[in-house]
Amino acid sequence: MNKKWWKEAVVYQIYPRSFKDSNGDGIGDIRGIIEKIDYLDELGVDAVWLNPVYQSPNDDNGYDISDYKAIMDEFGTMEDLEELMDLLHERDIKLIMDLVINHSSDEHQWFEESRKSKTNPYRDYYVWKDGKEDNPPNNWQSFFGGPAWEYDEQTEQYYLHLFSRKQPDLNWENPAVREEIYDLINWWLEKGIDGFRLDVINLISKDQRFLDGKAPGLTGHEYFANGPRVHEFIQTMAAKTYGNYDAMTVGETPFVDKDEALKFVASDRKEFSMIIPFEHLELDRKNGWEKISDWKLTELKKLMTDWQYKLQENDGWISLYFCNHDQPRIVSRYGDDGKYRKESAKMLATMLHTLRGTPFIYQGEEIGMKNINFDSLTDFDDIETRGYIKSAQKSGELNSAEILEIANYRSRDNARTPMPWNDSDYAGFSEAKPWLKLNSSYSEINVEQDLKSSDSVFKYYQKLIALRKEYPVFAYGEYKLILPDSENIYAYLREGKDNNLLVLLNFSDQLSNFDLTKEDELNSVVQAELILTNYSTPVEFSIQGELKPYEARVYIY
Ligand code: ISL
Ligand code: CA
Repeated sequence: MNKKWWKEAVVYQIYPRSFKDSNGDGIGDIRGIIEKIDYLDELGVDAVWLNPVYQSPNDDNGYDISDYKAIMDEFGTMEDLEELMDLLHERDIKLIMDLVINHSSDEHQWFEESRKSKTNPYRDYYVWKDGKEDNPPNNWQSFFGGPAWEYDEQTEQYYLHLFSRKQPDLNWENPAVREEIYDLINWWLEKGIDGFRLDVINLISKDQRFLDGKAPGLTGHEYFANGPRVHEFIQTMAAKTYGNYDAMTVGETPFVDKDEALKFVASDRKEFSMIIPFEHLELDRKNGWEKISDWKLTELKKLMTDWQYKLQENDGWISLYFCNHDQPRIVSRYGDDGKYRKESAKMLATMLHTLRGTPFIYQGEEIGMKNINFDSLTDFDDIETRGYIKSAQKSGELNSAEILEIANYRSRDNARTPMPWNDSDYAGFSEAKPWLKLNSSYSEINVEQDLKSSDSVFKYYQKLIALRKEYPVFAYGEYKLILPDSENIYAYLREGKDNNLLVLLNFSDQLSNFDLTKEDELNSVVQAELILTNYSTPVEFSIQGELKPYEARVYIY
């Protein structure tokens, strides 16, 4: 068992634009985060991951960086960021920055030079190609809809952009680009930050043949995801930068299954501390954006279990999450956002904090926030959602009410509405009208409420975090699935050096029976102590029993 600080940590993700506005312009900022450090401390988290705060024209809310060594004006100054870092460090909270190095903004000086002429010294910082007659160089599609190539009149060539046309992909084949990136990573590490979350980092190596894509899903991904030199690039970057620090690195990796994952995180490969998996959040999206697909708990259990076993057998690690700034709220997907909102929020949290990996909490999740209910398509801000709305309108299969319904279910804006601190005007987020509409539930679901009430979702998260600190088995225990066939209950063990956990999670709104008599590991267990439950009546351990709707129990033995 290889001990690391980041295996024992709980990470809290902050979307700065929506966390807290300190100066009344309706936009969250760094001084707003500083105002809320006590709150983070009270929750008990060990690290904060900030979404991008660098200079950016905000075509994709900071994921289009125009200067990697400057702070976005709306968010504050470099001094503010340094102050935030120091104040976090005083409380023993680490600071993880987002690093977007697959692409930059088209307003980055490198790109402004690059597009000037074919002989500009920065030309090869990006991927430029001739078209095929009047068409783009190949059929690759952008994540945000439409072709991944943009024609540039100036030099009559196309440049590659896997995201928006204002996010041109950097050309990692060019050693000068790689050197620039090492330089900026080291610059930040020298400043004293504790690690990085690396945006779409498995897309950096493109197959240089630039062939047309044929695989189902986003066209071309077999040539740009997990490409030929991806591990070579990452290993060299690690060795020249964060590998020389006690840093935490989290690779964001779409299109990665458990076998591919291992290549990024097996400890002997020295690439990342962990990656961000996607498969467990694709269960309700198997038939594309426009249709919510049915899924079964047995599918989720199998998927989680396959990943857990694979990584633990090979000393690999993973981030555990349901929510982030790209994902709708989990109670509205895998839980119940009506009658059992609190119970299901706590049950899902129990799962995240008791599997093997590092739990990530996304702002608002700790108070059980649910999805939005926007009443007009024009309320949506997110570039991805707007792309999907456009193509749904074009395809004509859904009417506008149906498009609105699915956008409310899927949109990344679900995660991005301003943090509801209280029930006052603008929810205590700002004194001015916020940049994005509030979640209409804010008068009932807000931080003030949760801090007041003894059985709140917040208080439950607090307990989960405290338990992780008390018992090393939460971080280091071996995972073992039990009751694999149960259709309502996800149950597993974590087997540690000093003690073991038994976790029972009811994913349904029905009373559900369990029978553990056939589980060998539990046969000799007569006494197990209940250390956590989301119902008020504690239940003694018994080998057979039933769980209430969305009940979660954690026993230690
Ligand atoms: O958000 C998604 C699903 O709703 C993904 O398709 C997402 O675009 C993909 O996971 C990459 O995400 C990351 O890079 C993007 C940025 O827009 C996302 O916010 C970021 O997390 C481009 O930098
Ligand atoms: Ca502000």
